[in-house]
Amino acid sequence: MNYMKYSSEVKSAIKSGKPIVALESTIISHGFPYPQNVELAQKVESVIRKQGVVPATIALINGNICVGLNDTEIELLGQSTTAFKTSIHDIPRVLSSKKVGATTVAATMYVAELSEIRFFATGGLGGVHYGVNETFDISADLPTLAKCKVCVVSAGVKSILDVSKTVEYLETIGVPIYGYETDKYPNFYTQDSGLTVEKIDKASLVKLLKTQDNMNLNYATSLVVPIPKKDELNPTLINKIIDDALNEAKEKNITGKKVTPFLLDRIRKLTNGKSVAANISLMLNNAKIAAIIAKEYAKK
Ligand code: PSU
Ligand code: MN
Repeated sequence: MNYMKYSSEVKSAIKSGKPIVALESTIISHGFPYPQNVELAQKVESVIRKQGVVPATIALINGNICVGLNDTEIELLGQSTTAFKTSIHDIPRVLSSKKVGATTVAATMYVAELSEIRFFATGGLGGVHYGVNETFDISADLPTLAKCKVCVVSAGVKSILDVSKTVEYLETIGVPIYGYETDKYPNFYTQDSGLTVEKIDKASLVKLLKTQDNMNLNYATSLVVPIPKKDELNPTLINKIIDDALNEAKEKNITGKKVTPFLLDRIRKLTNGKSVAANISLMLNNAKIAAIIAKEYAKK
């Protein structure tokens, strides 16, 4: 496809069969304030490289689907106040208008699959929002998970979402969820959502993914990893803050694409930045685990 633009690092990794981990860019443009977003993007890449794995941050720039960004491109996404939050159905409009597009989990999965990148690390998946009965707000991340063969490593769904409805939705559309060395479904800012998940280890996961490859079954596997214990937020505190942020979003009539960035920003302010520190910690941890598994998967 002539829209694809691979960095030389990613290109040579694909050629030589070196393990690669894809990364999204909405987390850079809409998930964190500048300059922490750029610092985090660089750190995430270096955590992956430390494992001998190649990071491939994905974004749409000037009519190209970029797989693997250089420092200038990461800076561009980090500083831009106009980068378009690009979900899968937005890709054609962003490409054809040559805008800067930051890819969500949905769009990143699609590009990763196109590029035959089997692993993708992110912070939290989009999901079913509270009040879905009235708003019908369900992230396009979910239906896309049913279509793209990528193993997505996350800390669960953001706790601003209705976690149990999201898990139920994934069950309905046929997306398997496994807990990495845990049977507790995590809750993003905290380790335990109260839901259980099937526990898996590295060897069994790799075996299962390879079996899926042999079967030609195309759906994502959601691997959930809890935030490191030392960095989790106080559950009572964070839940109260999330409630306040949700009420505010409702009062202000925030809808559509703006909901998630609005909530993340309010939570950042209400926690005095603690949510950002927690988000950074879980993102780095997810990147490391994705890289470790990608390495194992790449072994013959
Ligand atoms: N998780 C984060 N920060 C984020 C997101 C997830 O910690 O910024 C982004 C992801 O890119 C995800 C998107 O795909 O939010 C979901 O947005 P929506 O609910 O509008 O589909
Ligand atoms: Mn939405």
